[in-house]
Amino acid sequence: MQVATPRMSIQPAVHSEARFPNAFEDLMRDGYVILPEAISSLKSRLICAEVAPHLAATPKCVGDFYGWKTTRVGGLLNKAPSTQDLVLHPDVLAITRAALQPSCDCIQLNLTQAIRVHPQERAQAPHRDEEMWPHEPKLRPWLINVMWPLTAFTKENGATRLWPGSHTDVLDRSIDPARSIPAEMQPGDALVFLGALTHGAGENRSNAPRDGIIVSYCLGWLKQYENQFLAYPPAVARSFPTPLQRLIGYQMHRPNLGGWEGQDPIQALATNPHTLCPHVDALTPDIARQLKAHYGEDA
Ligand SMILES: O=C(O)CCC(=O)C(=O)O
Ligand SMILES: [Fe+2]
Repeated sequence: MQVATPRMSIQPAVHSEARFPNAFEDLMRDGYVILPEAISSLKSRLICAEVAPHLAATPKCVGDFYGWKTTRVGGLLNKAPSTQDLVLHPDVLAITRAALQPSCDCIQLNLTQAIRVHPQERAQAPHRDEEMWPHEPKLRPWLINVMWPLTAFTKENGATRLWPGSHTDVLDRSIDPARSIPAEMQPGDALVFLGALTHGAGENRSNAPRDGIIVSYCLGWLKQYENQFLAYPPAVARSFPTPLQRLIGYQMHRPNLGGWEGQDPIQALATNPHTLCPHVDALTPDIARQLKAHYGEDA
Protein backbone atom coordinates (compact mmCIF):
# COMPACT_ATOMS: atom_id res chain seq x y z
CA MET A 1 0.00 0.00 0.00
CA GLN A 2 1.25 3.46 -0.79
CA VAL A 3 1.04 6.16 1.85
CA ALA A 4 0.97 9.73 0.62
CA THR A 5 3.85 11.80 1.94
CA PRO A 6 2.79 15.30 2.97
CA ARG A 7 4.60 17.92 0.94
CA MET A 8 4.45 21.61 1.66
CA SER A 9 3.12 23.90 -1.03
CA ILE A 10 5.95 25.51 -2.92
CA GLN A 11 6.23 29.16 -3.74
CA PRO A 12 8.63 29.86 -6.59
CA ALA A 13 11.51 32.09 -5.49
CA VAL A 14 12.42 32.92 -9.08
CA HIS A 15 10.00 32.57 -11.89
CA SER A 16 11.28 34.20 -15.03
CA GLU A 17 11.64 31.39 -17.55
CA ALA A 18 10.37 33.29 -20.58
CA ARG A 19 10.74 30.46 -23.11
CA PHE A 20 8.96 27.86 -21.00
CA PRO A 21 6.31 29.79 -19.05
CA ASN A 22 4.47 26.77 -17.59
CA ALA A 23 7.48 24.60 -16.96
CA PHE A 24 7.75 25.15 -13.21
CA GLU A 25 4.05 24.40 -12.60
CA ASP A 26 4.21 21.29 -14.83
CA LEU A 27 7.31 20.09 -12.99
CA MET A 28 5.77 20.47 -9.56
CA ARG A 29 2.47 18.85 -10.61
CA ASP A 30 3.69 15.91 -12.70
CA GLY A 31 7.20 15.57 -11.30
CA TYR A 32 8.77 16.18 -14.71
CA VAL A 33 8.67 18.48 -17.72
CA ILE A 34 10.31 18.32 -21.14
CA LEU A 35 11.79 21.54 -22.54
CA PRO A 36 11.80 21.15 -26.34
CA GLU A 37 14.85 22.53 -28.19
CA ALA A 38 16.35 23.99 -25.03
CA ILE A 39 19.72 24.10 -26.80
CA SER A 40 20.53 24.03 -30.52
CA SER A 41 21.18 20.73 -32.25
CA LEU A 42 24.57 22.15 -33.23
CA LYS A 43 25.52 22.65 -29.58
CA SER A 44 24.26 19.18 -28.79
CA ARG A 45 26.44 17.68 -31.56
CA LEU A 46 29.45 19.58 -30.22
CA ILE A 47 28.88 18.22 -26.72
CA CYS A 48 28.40 14.75 -28.15
CA ALA A 49 31.75 14.98 -29.97
CA GLU A 50 33.53 16.17 -26.81
CA VAL A 51 32.07 13.42 -24.65
CA ALA A 52 32.45 10.57 -27.17
CA PRO A 53 36.17 9.80 -26.57
CA HIS A 54 35.60 9.66 -22.81
CA LEU A 55 32.65 7.30 -23.14
CA ALA A 56 34.64 5.12 -25.55
CA ALA A 57 37.66 4.92 -23.23
CA THR A 58 35.76 4.17 -20.00
CA PRO A 59 35.01 0.59 -18.91
CA LYS A 60 31.42 -0.47 -18.36
CA CYS A 61 29.86 0.06 -14.92
CA VAL A 62 29.80 -2.51 -12.15
CA GLY A 63 26.65 -2.95 -10.08
CA ASP A 64 22.91 -3.43 -10.12
CA PHE A 65 22.25 0.28 -9.80
CA TYR A 66 24.79 1.59 -12.30
CA GLY A 67 24.06 -1.29 -14.71
CA TRP A 68 26.36 -3.89 -16.28
CA LYS A 69 25.89 -2.81 -19.91
CA THR A 70 26.08 0.89 -19.17
CA THR A 71 29.02 3.30 -19.29
CA ARG A 72 29.18 6.39 -17.11
CA VAL A 73 31.63 9.28 -17.13
CA GLY A 74 31.57 12.02 -14.48
CA GLY A 75 33.34 15.35 -14.02
CA LEU A 76 32.38 16.60 -17.47
CA LEU A 77 32.98 20.33 -17.04
CA ASN A 78 36.63 20.18 -18.05
CA LYS A 79 36.58 16.90 -20.02
CA ALA A 80 33.85 18.25 -22.30
CA PRO A 81 33.89 22.03 -21.76
CA SER A 82 30.73 22.69 -23.80
CA THR A 83 28.77 20.95 -21.03
CA GLN A 84 29.31 24.18 -19.06
CA ASP A 85 26.49 25.62 -21.18
CA LEU A 86 24.17 22.84 -19.98
CA VAL A 87 24.98 23.48 -16.33
CA LEU A 88 24.54 27.25 -16.73
CA HIS A 89 21.44 27.03 -18.94
CA PRO A 90 19.37 30.08 -17.86
CA ASP A 91 15.90 28.51 -18.15
CA VAL A 92 16.98 25.38 -16.33
CA LEU A 93 18.61 27.44 -13.58
CA ALA A 94 15.48 29.60 -13.19
CA ILE A 95 13.25 26.54 -12.81
CA THR A 96 15.74 24.84 -10.49
CA ARG A 97 16.11 27.89 -8.27
CA ALA A 98 12.33 28.26 -8.10
CA ALA A 99 12.09 24.67 -6.88
CA LEU A 100 15.05 24.55 -4.48
CA GLN A 101 15.80 28.02 -3.25
CA PRO A 102 12.86 28.16 -0.79
CA SER A 103 14.82 25.54 1.18
CA CYS A 104 18.37 26.90 0.96
CA ASP A 105 20.49 30.02 0.69
CA CYS A 106 21.95 28.93 -2.67
CA ILE A 107 21.74 25.89 -4.92
CA GLN A 108 24.78 23.81 -5.97
CA LEU A 109 25.73 21.39 -8.69
CA ASN A 110 25.20 17.79 -7.59
CA LEU A 111 26.79 16.01 -10.55
CA THR A 112 27.47 15.91 -14.26
CA GLN A 113 27.42 12.43 -15.76
CA ALA A 114 27.35 11.07 -19.30
CA ILE A 115 25.38 7.82 -19.48
CA ARG A 116 25.63 5.38 -22.36
CA VAL A 117 23.06 2.57 -22.22
CA HIS A 118 24.41 -0.16 -24.49
CA PRO A 119 22.23 -2.53 -26.55
CA GLN A 120 20.71 -5.35 -24.45
CA GLU A 121 20.99 -3.43 -21.20
CA ARG A 122 17.97 -4.28 -19.02
CA ALA A 123 15.68 -1.62 -17.57
CA GLN A 124 17.20 0.04 -14.52
CA ALA A 125 15.34 -0.62 -11.27
CA PRO A 126 12.79 2.06 -10.33
CA HIS A 127 14.43 4.53 -7.97
CA ARG A 128 14.57 8.12 -6.83
CA ASP A 129 17.77 10.08 -6.91
CA GLU A 130 16.89 11.67 -3.56
CA GLU A 131 17.38 8.21 -2.01
CA MET A 132 21.07 9.06 -1.57
CA TRP A 133 20.09 11.33 1.32
CA PRO A 134 18.34 8.90 3.69
CA HIS A 135 15.95 11.28 5.39
CA GLU A 136 12.17 11.15 5.11
CA PRO A 137 9.82 12.84 4.66
CA LYS A 138 11.31 15.47 2.41
CA LEU A 139 8.66 18.16 2.48
CA ARG A 140 10.12 20.06 -0.45
CA PRO A 141 12.41 19.11 -3.35
CA TRP A 142 16.06 18.49 -2.49
CA LEU A 143 17.24 17.67 -6.01
CA ILE A 144 16.43 18.65 -9.58
CA ASN A 145 17.64 16.39 -12.39
CA VAL A 146 18.11 17.35 -16.01
CA MET A 147 18.62 14.69 -18.67
CA TRP A 148 20.10 16.05 -21.92
CA PRO A 149 19.81 13.44 -24.71
CA LEU A 150 22.82 13.21 -27.03
CA THR A 151 21.15 10.59 -29.24
CA ALA A 152 17.41 10.37 -29.86
CA PHE A 153 15.69 8.82 -26.82
CA THR A 154 13.05 6.30 -27.88
CA LYS A 155 10.90 3.65 -26.25
CA GLU A 156 13.04 1.01 -27.96
CA ASN A 157 16.50 2.32 -27.11
CA GLY A 158 16.12 2.96 -23.38
CA ALA A 159 14.63 6.44 -23.02
CA THR A 160 14.42 7.31 -19.32
CA ARG A 161 11.20 5.84 -17.88
CA LEU A 162 9.14 8.07 -15.59
CA TRP A 163 6.24 7.35 -13.28
CA PRO A 164 4.27 10.62 -13.58
CA GLY A 165 3.03 11.94 -10.25
CA SER A 166 4.97 9.33 -8.25
CA HIS A 167 6.84 12.07 -6.34
CA THR A 168 3.84 12.43 -4.00
CA ASP A 169 3.87 8.72 -2.99
CA VAL A 170 6.39 6.76 -0.97
CA LEU A 171 8.92 4.87 -3.07
CA ASP A 172 7.66 1.50 -4.28
CA ARG A 173 10.44 -0.51 -5.92
CA SER A 174 7.88 -2.89 -7.41
CA ILE A 175 5.78 -0.12 -8.97
CA ASP A 176 3.95 -1.30 -12.10
CA PRO A 177 6.16 -0.76 -15.21
CA ALA A 178 2.96 -0.38 -17.24
CA ARG A 179 2.31 2.90 -15.41
CA SER A 180 5.60 4.39 -16.60
CA ILE A 181 6.16 6.48 -19.72
CA PRO A 182 9.33 6.79 -21.82
CA ALA A 183 10.76 10.32 -22.04
CA GLU A 184 11.08 10.32 -25.81
CA MET A 185 13.24 13.25 -26.90
CA GLN A 186 15.61 14.56 -29.54
CA PRO A 187 19.09 15.96 -28.95
CA GLY A 188 18.64 19.58 -27.89
CA ASP A 189 15.59 18.82 -25.71
CA ALA A 190 15.90 18.63 -21.92
CA LEU A 191 13.99 16.49 -19.45
CA VAL A 192 13.75 18.19 -16.04
CA PHE A 193 12.49 16.01 -13.19
CA LEU A 194 12.24 16.05 -9.43
CA GLY A 195 14.65 14.02 -7.33
CA ALA A 196 11.56 12.46 -5.70
CA LEU A 197 10.14 11.18 -8.99
CA THR A 198 10.38 7.42 -9.47
CA HIS A 199 12.26 6.72 -12.70
CA GLY A 200 14.99 4.61 -14.30
CA ALA A 201 16.87 4.15 -17.54
CA GLY A 202 14.80 2.06 -19.96
CA GLU A 203 15.76 -1.27 -21.51
CA ASN A 204 17.78 -0.85 -24.71
CA ARG A 205 16.21 -3.22 -27.25
CA SER A 206 17.84 -1.45 -30.21
CA ASN A 207 21.22 -2.25 -31.74
CA ALA A 208 22.82 1.15 -31.00
CA PRO A 209 23.86 2.87 -27.78
CA ARG A 210 21.61 5.47 -26.14
CA ASP A 211 23.65 8.43 -24.90
CA GLY A 212 22.65 11.25 -22.58
CA ILE A 213 24.05 13.61 -19.98
CA ILE A 214 22.57 14.05 -16.54
CA VAL A 215 23.12 17.35 -14.79
CA SER A 216 21.66 17.61 -11.33
CA TYR A 217 21.43 20.36 -8.74
CA CYS A 218 20.72 20.09 -5.03
CA LEU A 219 20.16 22.19 -1.94
CA GLY A 220 23.31 24.10 -1.07
CA TRP A 221 23.62 22.50 2.39
CA LEU A 222 23.67 18.87 1.22
CA LYS A 223 26.64 16.61 0.53
CA GLN A 224 27.04 16.48 -3.25
CA TYR A 225 26.82 13.12 -5.01
CA GLU A 226 29.95 13.85 -6.99
CA ASN A 227 32.90 15.28 -5.10
CA GLN A 228 33.19 18.53 -6.97
CA PHE A 229 36.44 19.61 -5.27
CA LEU A 230 38.22 16.47 -6.49
CA ALA A 231 36.62 16.76 -9.94
CA TYR A 232 37.55 20.45 -10.15
CA PRO A 233 40.36 21.34 -7.72
CA PRO A 234 41.44 24.99 -7.65
CA ALA A 235 43.97 24.57 -10.50
CA VAL A 236 41.12 23.36 -12.75
CA ALA A 237 38.26 25.52 -11.44
CA ARG A 238 40.33 28.70 -11.70
CA SER A 239 39.64 28.90 -15.45
CA PHE A 240 35.85 28.45 -15.10
CA PRO A 241 33.45 31.41 -15.26
CA THR A 242 32.61 32.73 -11.79
CA PRO A 243 28.94 31.58 -11.82
CA LEU A 244 30.17 28.06 -12.53
CA GLN A 245 32.81 28.24 -9.77
CA ARG A 246 30.04 29.26 -7.41
CA LEU A 247 27.70 26.47 -8.53
CA ILE A 248 30.27 23.70 -8.13
CA GLY A 249 30.74 24.74 -4.52
CA TYR A 250 33.26 27.56 -4.27
CA GLN A 251 30.66 29.57 -2.39
CA MET A 252 29.44 30.20 1.14
CA HIS A 253 26.08 28.84 2.11
CA ARG A 254 24.89 31.29 4.75
CA PRO A 255 25.14 30.98 7.71
CA ASN A 256 28.86 30.18 7.67
CA LEU A 257 28.76 26.82 5.85
CA GLY A 258 31.42 25.69 3.38
CA GLY A 259 34.01 28.34 4.08
CA TRP A 260 37.77 28.02 3.93
CA GLU A 261 39.93 29.59 6.65
CA GLY A 262 36.79 31.46 7.67
CA GLN A 263 36.58 33.07 4.23
CA ASP A 264 34.50 32.75 1.09
CA PRO A 265 36.05 29.63 -0.52
CA ILE A 266 36.34 31.41 -3.86
CA GLN A 267 39.49 32.89 -2.28
CA ALA A 268 41.08 29.47 -2.79
CA LEU A 269 41.01 30.11 -6.54
CA ALA A 270 43.31 33.14 -6.27
CA THR A 271 46.80 32.53 -7.70
CA ASN A 272 48.42 33.04 -4.28
CA PRO A 273 45.67 32.54 -1.72
CA HIS A 274 46.26 33.94 1.77
CA THR A 275 45.72 31.54 4.62
CA LEU A 276 46.32 33.86 7.60
CA CYS A 277 42.91 35.49 7.45
CA PRO A 278 40.30 36.39 10.02
CA HIS A 279 37.16 34.28 10.15
CA VAL A 280 34.48 36.61 8.78
CA ASP A 281 30.80 35.93 9.45
CA ALA A 282 28.63 35.12 6.44
CA LEU A 283 25.15 35.41 7.98
CA THR A 284 21.69 35.62 6.52
CA PRO A 285 20.13 39.06 7.11
CA ASP A 286 17.68 37.46 9.56
CA ILE A 287 20.36 35.89 11.73
CA ALA A 288 22.49 39.05 11.54
CA ARG A 289 19.51 41.04 12.88
CA GLN A 290 18.80 38.47 15.61
CA LEU A 291 22.40 38.58 16.84
CA LYS A 292 22.42 42.38 16.90
CA ALA A 293 19.17 42.32 18.89
CA HIS A 294 20.68 39.73 21.27
CA TYR A 295 23.58 42.09 22.01
CA GLY A 296 21.21 45.04 22.33
CA GLU A 297 22.61 46.77 19.26
CA ASP A 298 20.63 48.56 16.57
CA ALA A 299 20.10 46.55 13.42
O1 LIG B 1 20.04 7.03 -17.99
C1 LIG B 1 18.88 7.24 -17.62
O2 LIG B 1 17.94 7.32 -18.39
C2 LIG B 1 18.58 7.46 -16.16
C3 LIG B 1 19.67 7.01 -15.25
C4 LIG B 1 19.34 7.23 -13.84
O3 LIG B 1 18.25 7.53 -13.48
C5 LIG B 1 20.38 7.11 -12.80
O4 LIG B 1 21.41 6.50 -13.04
O5 LIG B 1 20.16 7.59 -11.67
FE1 LIG C 1 18.22 8.20 -11.44
